[in-house]
Amino acid sequence: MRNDLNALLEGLHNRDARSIARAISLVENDHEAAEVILTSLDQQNVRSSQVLGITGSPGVGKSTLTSSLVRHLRSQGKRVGIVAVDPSSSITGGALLGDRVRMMGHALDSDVVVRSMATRGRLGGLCAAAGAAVRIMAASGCSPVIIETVGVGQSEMDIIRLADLTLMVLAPGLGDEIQAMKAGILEVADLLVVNKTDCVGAETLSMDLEAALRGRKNACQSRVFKTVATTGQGIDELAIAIDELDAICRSSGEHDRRRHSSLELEIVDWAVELLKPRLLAELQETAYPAEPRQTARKLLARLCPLMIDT
Ligand SMILES: Nc1nc2c(ncn2[C@@H]2O[C@H](COP(=O)(O)OP(=O)(O)OP(=O)(O)O)[C@@H](O)[C@H]2O)c(=O)[nH]1
Ligand SMILES: [Mg+2]
Repeated sequence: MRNDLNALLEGLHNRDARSIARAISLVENDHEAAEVILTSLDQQNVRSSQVLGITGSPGVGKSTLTSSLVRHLRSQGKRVGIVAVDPSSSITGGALLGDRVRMMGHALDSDVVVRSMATRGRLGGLCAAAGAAVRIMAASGCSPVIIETVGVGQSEMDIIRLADLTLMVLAPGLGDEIQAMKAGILEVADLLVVNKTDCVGAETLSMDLEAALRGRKNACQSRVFKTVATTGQGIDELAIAIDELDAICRSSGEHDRRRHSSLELEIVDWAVELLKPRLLAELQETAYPAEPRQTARKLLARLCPLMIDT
């Protein structure tokens, strides 16, 4: 195992794609080597990398936009990481992100690192796993690392907090734009993108959004970016705005604040993950009163004596 681990760390250091994939799997499965892997990452790269969130309703074109953006970034020689959270939406028939990236000709490109993670069918800890994947990619020189997630549930919204900057993608004809605004989803968006501007209704949607954005401080945050992800139209402009806003956030201290709060989120997520098996084991061994809240409190008091007063 020791030799395996050394080979893996060496592979990570050399940006070997298989080592990166394996490291992410080990961390995701909370393997005993997880901590050694994570603490041996190049922290300088982790700190300097740019982490982008791309979110929006199913089918608006997030994966297509990501692919387009990746093509643009590759033309600038940037190494890119992609963490796709639940990309297989059966509702819209959106293709798996991996497929799309492959279609766009990035499959054999060792400077495009892709990882998919499912939201469903796992026992929480998604933030922790996604955050670790982002850092492993960033440490291997990926910047940006793009997190694509369907912006509907709370866990997906938590994922977006792992990002330094978030793009909210909307598209005409999906009917939920107004709800999105009402739900305050606009607040998580740093940049608003109306995709599918080749389709009917894009102009009206853009105007509605521009009205909603009036009064925002930064020029790029009060603009609506219009794209046709399938052709790449508008992508250059969007990429420039992303870098501009990134620079603004880094110099204002906002970047550091966000990193700090996303680390907090991950720490809590890890703590809960690590506690879970202990709690379950403890529950099996002892008969507790049936009231769940009271039982939970007693369990915690047993496991964590410092919490005796809770
Ligand atoms: N006309 C048009 N179609 C687009 C555009 N961008 C994406 N599409 C199409 O919209 C469909 C959904 O695109 P995806 O990129 O899979 O959308 P998504 O938001 O990633 O979907 P989920 O991952 O399922 O949430 C596909 O058929 C795309 O080809 C665009 O700018 N114009
Ligand atoms: Mg997708």
